[in-house]
Amino acid sequence: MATHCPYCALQCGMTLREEADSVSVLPRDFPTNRGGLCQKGWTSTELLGHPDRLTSPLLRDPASGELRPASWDAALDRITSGIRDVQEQHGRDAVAVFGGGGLTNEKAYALGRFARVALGTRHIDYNGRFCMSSAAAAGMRAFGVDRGLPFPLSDLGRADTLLLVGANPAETMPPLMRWLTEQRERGGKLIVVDPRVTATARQADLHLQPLPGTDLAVANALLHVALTEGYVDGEYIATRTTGFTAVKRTVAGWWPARAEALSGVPVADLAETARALGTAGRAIILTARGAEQHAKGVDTVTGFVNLALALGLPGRPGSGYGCLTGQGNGQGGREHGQKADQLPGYRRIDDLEARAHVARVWGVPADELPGPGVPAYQLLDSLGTEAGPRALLVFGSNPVVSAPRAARVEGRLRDLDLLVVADFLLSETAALADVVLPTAQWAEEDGTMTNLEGRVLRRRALRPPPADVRTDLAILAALTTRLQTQGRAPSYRLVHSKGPLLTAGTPSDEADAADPHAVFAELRRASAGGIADYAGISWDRIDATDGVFWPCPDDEGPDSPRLFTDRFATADGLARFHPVEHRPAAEEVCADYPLHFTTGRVLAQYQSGTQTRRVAALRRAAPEAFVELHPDLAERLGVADGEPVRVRSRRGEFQAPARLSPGIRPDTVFAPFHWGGRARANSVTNDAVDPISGMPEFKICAVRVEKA
Ligand SMILES: Nc1nc2c(c(=O)[nH]1)N[C@H]1C(S)=C(S)[C@@H](COP(=O)(O)OP(=O)(O)OC[C@H]3O[C@@H](n4cnc5c(=O)[nH]c(N)nc54)[C@H](O)[C@@H]3O)O[C@H]1N2
Ligand SMILES: Nc1nc2c(c(=O)[nH]1)N[C@H]1C(S)=C(S)[C@@H](COP(=O)(O)OP(=O)(O)OC[C@H]3O[C@@H](n4cnc5c(=O)[nH]c(N)nc54)[C@H](O)[C@@H]3O)O[C@H]1N2
Ligand code: SF4
Ligand SMILES: [Mo]
Repeated sequence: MATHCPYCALQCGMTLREEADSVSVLPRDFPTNRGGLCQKGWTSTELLGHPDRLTSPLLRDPASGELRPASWDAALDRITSGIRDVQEQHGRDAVAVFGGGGLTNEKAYALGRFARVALGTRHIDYNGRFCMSSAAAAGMRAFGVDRGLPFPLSDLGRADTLLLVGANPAETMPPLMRWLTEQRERGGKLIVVDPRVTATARQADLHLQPLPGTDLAVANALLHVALTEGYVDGEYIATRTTGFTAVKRTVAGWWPARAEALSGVPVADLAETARALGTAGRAIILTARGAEQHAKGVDTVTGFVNLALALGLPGRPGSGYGCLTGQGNGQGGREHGQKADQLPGYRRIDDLEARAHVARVWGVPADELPGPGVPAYQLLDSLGTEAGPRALLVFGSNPVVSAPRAARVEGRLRDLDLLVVADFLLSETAALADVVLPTAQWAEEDGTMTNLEGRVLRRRALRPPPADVRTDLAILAALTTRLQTQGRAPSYRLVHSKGPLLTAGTPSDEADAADPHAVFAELRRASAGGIADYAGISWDRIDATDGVFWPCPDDEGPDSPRLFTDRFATADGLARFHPVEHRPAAEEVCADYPLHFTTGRVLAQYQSGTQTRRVAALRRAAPEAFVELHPDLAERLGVADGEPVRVRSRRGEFQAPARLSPGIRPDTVFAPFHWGGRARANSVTNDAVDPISGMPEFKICAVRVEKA
């Protein structure tokens, strides 16, 4: 069965095969991974028959307080009566939904519709807020569209200069490194910006090692040098952009010595970087979470977008700016309406025309659609409070481990009247739930995923889910039917494409709503005419090609592997410069908390670790959390390699063994966030958020480190 890996946004092609007592994985030659897989992909089928797998619904027993196996009827009844009680007492918005960037397009779409129509709540958001939101917002305001890479991944192999800012693909997308190897073999120059000497930085021709949180100063200084040394493309600026004058004024103040003083990146390296970008025939600038997960993430990305625009890169063949999307469907997950301010097709929920269009597809009056909700952290932080939602349904996220200031979020979840988690494993968040619903895994469902290039791909079911396990779509459909028969939800119809609109509540409607192909057909109509237009994308078309790039408005017309060649997606077709100023991190170091703390990933673990911590080979490769620190710092603290240390911030603490590394700045400490419990890095992270994107500041806060 030809499908794609369940994990990251590279969505490597793989083939699954049923063996006697397991499912084997074979890498598949696909344009992005060209036959490569990382260790996570190779071992991905181990979870299908894992003993920890959830095989029936669980209900919390009021007497013992424990989760106990229950029937689907009992579980769904508990959920719908809980929703009814909460909404009767506190209004529609008292129920909230939290989604994930790992859900297929069909599920993300169905979840958004479920929240807005079946529940009638404005409160839905998702973990992509913690992931892509800063680059997305910066892309929207500069280009009028947010597609992570506006060009095929293979362009990376042909760039003369490639600047990677806050990205460590050698660990986060290993098969992508093939393109970087090709790039350097062709004589290209790779420049990496990271406070640590990562596996990626080791392959670079030049490594800039800034203090975390100073990338914006670096970006402005690079543009400053580009201006003074004459690399900017005046003709491109004049014909394809607006707003450069204000940016020019801002960066005039960012002479390289000033950026060096803040970031620690030597003036000579800044000059060399600007020169390498400015004189290259083809140059690409990419950002990832290192630059984006800051309370100024949108402005930092904008700083690099400004640089790319001034050099005339976006839309020029083989050149441009892009962001490396993270989750399996991180791209599609943000297009179909599980974001608080969005409707399908990347439409804005406060746009009257957009509301009218989507309401027509959904068969409801437009004025019955709720307005925008609030970004993920604000939502989580309001749960169970006077003003916040009292019930939450989680599909595809584990915020107890992955949210910033996680102890506080955990407290909020505990204060809820009703917490429902759909998962195939008992995540730390599911362990707190009143109702846990067992869902199908990726190899047991059909659907589509949109990879980091905006390429829509097919996920194919190898086998049906275990007997008492349902797909997310089937769960949403069953809940919808129940809410309607209870007369609690607004009267609406399950709209599908196979025939005329039908009144909801009949089994055939429920079956349709649970059918990913029918849901995709509806998604196409809902997205038609939007920014992320899928109207011309069919499963057959995807099957016939190596995926289809959106926008693709017509069945017969072309898709869009390369954006911006003639115009940007703004009303006048011009890209927008925005002047951006560096500002300090939300929390600065002080005598009590003298070290900069930053977080990220390791190769063998994925996200909150629910899945990969249960895979034997991955657990062997990365058995536990660690605190990476410079040997000089360790000596000052009196800590030896492997000794347990305690990392403390104003918000909490966690413990893990020290890992001494000369590759990290001596003023900075790093830890991966894949573990919960005592080793939870997010116990200390800062919940300050970007004012535009709502992105939390995962990548810098002030800590103290001591021997545990
Ligand atoms: N193995 C593995 N792969 C994954 C994932 C996973 O969990 N595990 N998750 C997937 C997802 S959802 C995502 S979003 C991507 C993330 O992919 P990446 O963005 O590559 O991953 P991170 O490790 O979060 O951050 C990248 C680098 O940013 C650096 N950094 C920290 N602070 C700063 C800073 O202030 N400035 C700069 N310039 N760099 C900084 C860190 O040292 C780190 O090496 O990975 C995807 N792939
Ligand atoms: N300190 C720090 N924190 C971070 C980050 C960081 O760099 N530093 N990165 C942030 C980023 S970029 C991200 S993307 C988030 C990710 O963090 P989370 O949102 O917690 O993501 P996952 O760990 O992938 O959680 C997915 C959960 O859903 C389940 N699941 C997987 N697929 C499905 C499905 O199809 N349906 C259902 N119902 N369940 C499913 C999995 O078993 C798992 O329990 O973490 C963020 N947190
Ligand atoms: S790089 Fe990403 S998509 Fe490819 S095998 Fe690894 S986790 Fe899966
Ligand atoms: Mo992410």
